[in-house]
Amino acid sequence: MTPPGTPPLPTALGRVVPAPASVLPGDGAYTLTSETAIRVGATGEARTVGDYLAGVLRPSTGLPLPLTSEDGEDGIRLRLDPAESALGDEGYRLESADGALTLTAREPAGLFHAVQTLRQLLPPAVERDTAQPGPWTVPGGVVTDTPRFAYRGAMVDVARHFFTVGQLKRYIDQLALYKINKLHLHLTDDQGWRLAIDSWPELTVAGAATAVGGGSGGHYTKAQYTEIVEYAASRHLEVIPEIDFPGHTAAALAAYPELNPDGVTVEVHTGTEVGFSSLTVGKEITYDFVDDVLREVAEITPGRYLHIGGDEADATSAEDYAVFMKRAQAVVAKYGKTVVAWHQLAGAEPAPGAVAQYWGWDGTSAEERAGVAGLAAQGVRLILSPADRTYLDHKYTAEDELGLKWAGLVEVDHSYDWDPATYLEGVPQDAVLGVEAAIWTETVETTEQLEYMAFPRLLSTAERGWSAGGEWSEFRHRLAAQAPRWEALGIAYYKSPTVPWGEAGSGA
Ligand code: TNX
Repeated sequence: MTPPGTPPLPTALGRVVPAPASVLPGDGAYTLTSETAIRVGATGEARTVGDYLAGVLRPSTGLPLPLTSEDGEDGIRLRLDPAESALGDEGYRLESADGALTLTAREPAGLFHAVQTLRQLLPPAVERDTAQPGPWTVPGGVVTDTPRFAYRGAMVDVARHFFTVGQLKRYIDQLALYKINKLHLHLTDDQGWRLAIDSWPELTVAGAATAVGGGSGGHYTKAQYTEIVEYAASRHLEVIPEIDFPGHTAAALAAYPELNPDGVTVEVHTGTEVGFSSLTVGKEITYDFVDDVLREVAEITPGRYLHIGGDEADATSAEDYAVFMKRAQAVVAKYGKTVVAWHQLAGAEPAPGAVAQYWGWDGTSAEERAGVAGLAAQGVRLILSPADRTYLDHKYTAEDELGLKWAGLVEVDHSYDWDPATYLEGVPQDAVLGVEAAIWTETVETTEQLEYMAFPRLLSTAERGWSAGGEWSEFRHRLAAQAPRWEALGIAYYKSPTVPWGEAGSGA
């Protein structure tokens, strides 16, 4: 029996995360057959998306699904149409009817997002890598969809514990399924420097040898970083590298004694305290270092942003902080990039076009919030990653072994319980560039742990970034419907009691 007041389950066509902007169920349904072709037209860009789609569908369906550039009224039709201006940079339309399934977009990213919706409209077994029984049917109707925010990010802290290229690729694939379009890599911290910098080679020798707890460290060569960037781009994610200055720098200070005030080296940190390290603001070598590092990172980063950290610089005086951030922001501009910094940027003069990332929580003081609203009033756009909603490193419940809890517990229902447009007083929707879900890795070391912390609550942030509105009482059913898909993909997840797992109609 459905309890009174419970909204009906979403129609099969709307059982998608993030919720599409418009869902119009229609007659008929589209079913894949051995005759189905993927029609990609004449453009190479649609063919690339078609190849990706075929890569998802062929192993589980066992169907040939050839790509063809020939037009036709049947099959799976991928259309890129510059005249579809209402679909914007990332929007798409999916039309499903007997005989034909048509995906239309203005840009390749939109077509790629359409494919993610299509995946979710097919039975979860489509995600398996061996042949499954089918049938492979998409409910009839039309989905028309565009995102609410341009920036829908996920951050991974590879400094506290290192994650390999292969581990990141797996996570990138999972992010793409939920239309996340930014991958923010927290590349440096007190416990490790994880990206090779040719002009300061010791950074990834002494600076990358260890991790939280004193275990083995690691770093990416420039070629490996490029491999991550290219893989992310193939899934329509832009990489935002973060080099955290002037605090969170013990690894760099350990590698290069001359960066310390007295020229005496410090140890790489293997604990989890924060706020004790600082670059030496009054020494010119500090700015040679910042210039070299940001130049080399900019050279290998095709994306528009460089994140320069700026958080928890408790060992830097307020005056020094303002001096340092001003100079570091100028270096970012010199290399043609846009600054992103944590919201402590309010303690400095933001560069024109700078973006600030809010990571406060319900306990953040009115004064600190006012500083962030002040940034917005100066035209700084904000990425919202409120710790008590979007932090994937936080415990779900007090019983969890993994995770931190400085911003409280983050159960799945709570992770969904906010609206980016009203979350911060004085920060209206048009000041919000988007949202980000962050996984800090003080306690997280393996892929399985990362997935357990990310799933299901990563989807709350994905939906808050893509969809307008949305009620938990309805969202929880769509979350439940994703679980069989995670099982097919081998994704570990937390079976929160707040989600009706396994209910009828969940698509299991
Ligand atoms: C705060 S969020 C930090 C990180 C920690 C995280 C743990 C932010 C900008 N700084 O250094 O890893 O909390 O939740």
